[in-house]
Amino acid sequence: MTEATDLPLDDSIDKLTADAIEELGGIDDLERLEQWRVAYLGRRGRLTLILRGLSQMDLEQRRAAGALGNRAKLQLEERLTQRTLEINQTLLDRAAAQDSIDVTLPGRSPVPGRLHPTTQIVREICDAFVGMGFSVVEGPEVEWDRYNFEMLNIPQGHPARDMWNTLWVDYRNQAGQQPMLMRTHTSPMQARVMESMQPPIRVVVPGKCYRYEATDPTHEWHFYQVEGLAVDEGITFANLKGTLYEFARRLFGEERRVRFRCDYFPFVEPGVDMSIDCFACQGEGNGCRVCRDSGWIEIMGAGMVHPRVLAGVGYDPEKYTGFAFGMGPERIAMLKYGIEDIRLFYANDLRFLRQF
Ligand code: 2U9
Repeated sequence: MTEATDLPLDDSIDKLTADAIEELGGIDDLERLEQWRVAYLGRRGRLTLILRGLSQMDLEQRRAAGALGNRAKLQLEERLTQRTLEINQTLLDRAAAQDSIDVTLPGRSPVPGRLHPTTQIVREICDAFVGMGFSVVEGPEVEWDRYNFEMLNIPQGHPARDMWNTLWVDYRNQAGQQPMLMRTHTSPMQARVMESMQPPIRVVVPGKCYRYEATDPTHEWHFYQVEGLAVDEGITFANLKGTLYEFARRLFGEERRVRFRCDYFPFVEPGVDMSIDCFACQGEGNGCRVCRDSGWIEIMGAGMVHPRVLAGVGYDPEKYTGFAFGMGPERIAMLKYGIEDIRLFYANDLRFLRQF
């Protein structure tokens, strides 16, 4: 292999150009391309050094060689630019090929979120009553004692207040009283509705409630409730039974039977609790764990609105009567889906939540 340097200058420039172009053809990455540029066209490049060597020549020779050299330099620079474009295009095509979407490939299906089980059951309960002409209203979670207790026939110092371990808000009014609390039930919103309008009233009130209670499998310190109220002229206990019986059938099946037993709530008189026949043992009991062998499952409380509550908002209890009811959606969901521990609802454990 003859070295360019021992050839006549013009041949050596041609040979060098040919070698350089041949070498360039074999380069397909930008890094080696740069090394090639430095090797030939760099400050200490082979062509640069030859051109620099022209200074020792006489004028005539220098002119001829100079032209040759500059043509070679231009040629190599052109080839370099072209090769750079080619390599960049290859890189682009390769990149495009890499992240080109093969539309035939199955997509990564986004994991659809879904409603929290409590939300699902609250909506199911509300829909059942909306289907019977009730409208859904929601109220504030931070409430006044007046609405949460006083207007519900639970005056200051009334023992019923101990039925609920209230979370009081650290706020004192001018009189130094502490009238603000985290609502212990959604009943205050029914009092607000009655205070704000005249009968007829048909409302269901879902919402979050709070009680300062130690949590256990059936008690959380924050939980949902769905309560309801119907006030009009001539509303009877039969209306209460008919409405709640229909509700039980809509939520737990057409074949459900219901049972009413006396119970006590300060804001209704008479007060009852309503049970459905156990859907696990068809009411037979015989050791059934769901109904603890009773054949019946208590699902809610209800009653005729206490005349003192009606009078408290300015309704004439002789003219208007009403019924009200209340239930715990988490408890209903636990019954329906066989969930053992209410704390699962708010433990944010996807293994639990994904089931719904
Ligand atoms: C007004 C008048 C009457 C709402 C009622 C119940 C019975 C009831 C329970 C739900 C789950 C308590 O926490 S719980 O165990 N509630 O059983 N609630 S009657 O009565 C009202 C409400 C507002 C103005």
